[in-house]
Amino acid sequence: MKIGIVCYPTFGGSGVVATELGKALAKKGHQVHFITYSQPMRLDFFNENIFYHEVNISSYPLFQYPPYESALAGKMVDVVKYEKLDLLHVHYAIPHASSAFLAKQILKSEGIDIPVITTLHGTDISVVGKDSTYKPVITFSINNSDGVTSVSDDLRKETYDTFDIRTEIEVIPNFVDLERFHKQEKEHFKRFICPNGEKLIVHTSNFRKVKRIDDIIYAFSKIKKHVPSKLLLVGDGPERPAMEKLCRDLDICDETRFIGKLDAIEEVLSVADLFFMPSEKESFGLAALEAMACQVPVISTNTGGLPELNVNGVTGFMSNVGDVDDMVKNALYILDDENLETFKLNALKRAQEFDIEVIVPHYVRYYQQVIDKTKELQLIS
Ligand code: GMT
Repeated sequence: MKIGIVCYPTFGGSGVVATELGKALAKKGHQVHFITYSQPMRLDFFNENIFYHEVNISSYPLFQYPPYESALAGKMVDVVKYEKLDLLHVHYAIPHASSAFLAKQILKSEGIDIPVITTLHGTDISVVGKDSTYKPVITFSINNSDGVTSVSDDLRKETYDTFDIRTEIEVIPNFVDLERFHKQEKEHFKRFICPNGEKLIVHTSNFRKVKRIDDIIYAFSKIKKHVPSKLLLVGDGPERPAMEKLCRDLDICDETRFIGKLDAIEEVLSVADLFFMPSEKESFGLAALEAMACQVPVISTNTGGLPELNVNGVTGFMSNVGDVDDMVKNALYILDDENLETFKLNALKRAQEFDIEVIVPHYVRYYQQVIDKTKELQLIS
């Protein structure tokens, strides 16, 4: 198949899933064309089946807001036509699904019927989607996609609850590349961060408010009173300055480290004992899955799709949003040497159910189904 993938190229779950999916499809012999405004973060190597098409946005002085949506649609038209794509797969509803609709209509006027699949990732539904300005656009774009997938049952349900959706949504969960995400021998690194054998607690995210990083910091300030431990916060985003200040206020800077954005996240996860994801909303929790693949148990909230990943009392624990004391109690239980190894092995076992080799064939089957359906409809009309 020749597949066009549209996504946000920055650090963030939807871009990561889209890029890893494209890489996996290319490995299986499909031709993959990424259409984005800059090179996706995890697309840093050469593969004969992978192509990258940059969306250039003209900066005409009249434009107070450069028309990215139109530039993207134009680029999609160009790539579909000249690369003879079989399918467009857009990740994140806004604005990718609406641009794809525009591209589809332009192509239709030229006699080309390109199927469009939209994958819903989370904040496009749970945050941006609730904004009344975007709601009609998202509803329309979903209803007019040829196929729609969501990354969890919970997100599927939330989409039906939030919008007037008249189309079937297929659930295809996030996945992890176990060849990359596995526990590696990085003891020198552990000794450097935890020189006195402390336990290591890790969080990775884009530091948005929805991640509730302050809950991690409050929890850690209590955990460290019972278990010698260190906290490593990986990533960057709008909440970082306030979180750094909170660490100073709580006087835990010696035990806490903000290391910013990191490509080789699996190296840090390889030496972690516990992963924290106390999010207010989380449609799936890809970062937690990557941690589990590296044998790291997870303390998470019980919100969104997290219960579809984290098994309470087995791979970690779940608490209500904001219940820091419960998180502390659970963290201390996991960090107890009597329990830690069991939780680590359980986390890995669970992560194996989301192996890229298991999940990507679901996408391939779904692609074929949507392509076949589009051809059938073409014959009828
Ligand atoms: O806020 C983020 O975590 C980024 C966001 C995105 O769309 O880039 O991630 C969402 O998509 C991921 C991949 O499908 C999911 O694993 C995350 O749970 C989801 N984030 C939220 O729902 C907050």
